[in-house]
Amino acid sequence: MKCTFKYLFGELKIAGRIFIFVMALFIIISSVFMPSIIIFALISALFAAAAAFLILNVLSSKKYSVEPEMTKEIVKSIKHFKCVYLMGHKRADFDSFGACAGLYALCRALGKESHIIMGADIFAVKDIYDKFAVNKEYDGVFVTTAQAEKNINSQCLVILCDTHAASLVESSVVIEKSGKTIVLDHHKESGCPLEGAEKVFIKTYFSSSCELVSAILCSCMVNPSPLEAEALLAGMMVDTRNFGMNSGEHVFSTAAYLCRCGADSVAARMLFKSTMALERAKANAVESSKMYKKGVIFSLCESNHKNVYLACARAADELLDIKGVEASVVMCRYAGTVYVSARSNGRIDVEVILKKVGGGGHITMAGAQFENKDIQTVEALLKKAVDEYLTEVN
Ligand SMILES: [Mn+2]
Repeated sequence: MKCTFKYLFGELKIAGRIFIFVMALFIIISSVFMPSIIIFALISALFAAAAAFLILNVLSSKKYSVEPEMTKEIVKSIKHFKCVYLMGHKRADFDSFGACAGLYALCRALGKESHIIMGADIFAVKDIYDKFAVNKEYDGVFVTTAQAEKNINSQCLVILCDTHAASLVESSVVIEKSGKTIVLDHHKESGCPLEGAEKVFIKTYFSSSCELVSAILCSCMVNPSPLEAEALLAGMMVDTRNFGMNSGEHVFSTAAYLCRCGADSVAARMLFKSTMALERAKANAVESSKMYKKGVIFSLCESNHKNVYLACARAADELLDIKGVEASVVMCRYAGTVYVSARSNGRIDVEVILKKVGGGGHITMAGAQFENKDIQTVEALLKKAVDEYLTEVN
């Protein structure tokens, strides 16, 4: 009891504490002087209702509130257009998918028809997508890129999640044909921003797009369904490496909020299970890694797997667990493209390094792609970028 009281009190702003103090004072004074018990009960009830409203909405210092202009703009736009298309980046990951699922909850609450665009490669999010696909409530919600490109018109709004780079957008046709496009992202601004987006919200202080969308939902007082909450939680878990990176108080309070909405953290963790082929490719990449300099480790992930870039990203994650490693850079090749995944524990800014070679991302997580270049050339380019970075910061 003492603990709960302390917790509730700690969550309140100063104004909230003063309000509670005044209320307590009123109850004490009125219980002594109030002539009628009925008037006393009525006024107390009024106070209690006002207190509940104020604590929930105004006085509580909830950390997961977002700028009201952004929420207002999004809600206004959703209400204004006839239908909404929610789109993530190419090769959807849990974060882009979860953010779309969360925004779908917002559109539903606002009574708007909305669709989530599923691209050609959904391998990484197949397990969570399947959970949605078997659920009758989501009949007709998911559309392919081709369907969206065919059906979209100027009466539709597009909300793009988890990227703002022109080269990573699932479909630029959808953006061109739509009436308006809003971008919601948490990645640092990259070299080739998207053209044709009317509103761009890039909030780099959020760990993930899912955290950003959860904050919007929370400030609109819209609760996602348990499955949508699970998708949001999974996205947040991926982008924070299971709450190991960028996980401050508001990441955990957002996770608590999603659990209150019915997200199952064990089920979300299960979604990250890999396949044997990918795990082998990852293990090979970890084994063949070589320390370059100043804690930057390089590796090559070799496999013919269609989704080898996933093993590449996971190998980059895992290399960070090795003592002495500050940042990891893992390359892989598939169908003529070289993919690069870079990770860091926060002391080296991999976003700055990969930006030098045309990539982008975050201080702790970045990526790049090279078409028509062989691995050796890419490796040389990356090493040069690392050298440049290290001389810049030292
Ligand atoms: Mn993300």
